[in-house]
Amino acid sequence: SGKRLRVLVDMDGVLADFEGGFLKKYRARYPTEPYITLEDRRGFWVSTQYGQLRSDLCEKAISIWESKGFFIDLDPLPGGVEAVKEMAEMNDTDVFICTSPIKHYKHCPHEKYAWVEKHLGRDFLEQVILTRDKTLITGDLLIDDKPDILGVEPNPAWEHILFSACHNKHLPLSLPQRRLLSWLDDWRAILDSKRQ
Ligand code: BVP
Repeated sequence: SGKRLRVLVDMDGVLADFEGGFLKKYRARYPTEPYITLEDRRGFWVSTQYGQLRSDLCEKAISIWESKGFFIDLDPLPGGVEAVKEMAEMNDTDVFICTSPIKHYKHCPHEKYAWVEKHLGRDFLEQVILTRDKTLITGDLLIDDKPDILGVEPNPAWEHILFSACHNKHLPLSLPQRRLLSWLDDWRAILDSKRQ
């Protein structure tokens, strides 16, 4: 029918390599401190796992993503920028980048916009949604690496597609949740499955 498809795409862990960028800068800043390899990452919150390793490492981890330059320097994850550009060019398809800024707002919101301009172009700034509560945003799909996306709306409009990441790849998939293993996986089929 004539209905347009609205796709919400998360940024950290889906388009931008938050985990890789974190580990690289953490090791550079704290070269003598223990760290968690990407292979050993478990749980969405990096700060929680570092705090379990040694309690003072929680705040050291936080200091990394609160630093100027952290978010703008994140590398794109393979195929993400290309996929989002292709999606945006599809007929009857609206794509939005839906991302939660950290509460330390000095650099993060600015750098998230700058990252989108750098990698997707100035026109794509129209598609950016910064929110701490993604359940309030309506859409057909939300592609996100966070396993539990909660907020004040108990029945969000979107179907959450779990994007695989180092921290979630061992989790059993709670049915009927669908996964996207990477941007090489068949994201076009997932979009097609939601078209009327
Ligand atoms: O801006 C990112 C990084 C931050 O939370 C936001 C998650 O946004 P979405 O990917 O859900 O849009 N973040 C913060 C912490 C710890 C804070 Br204390 C963390 O461990 N991991 C993390 O991603």
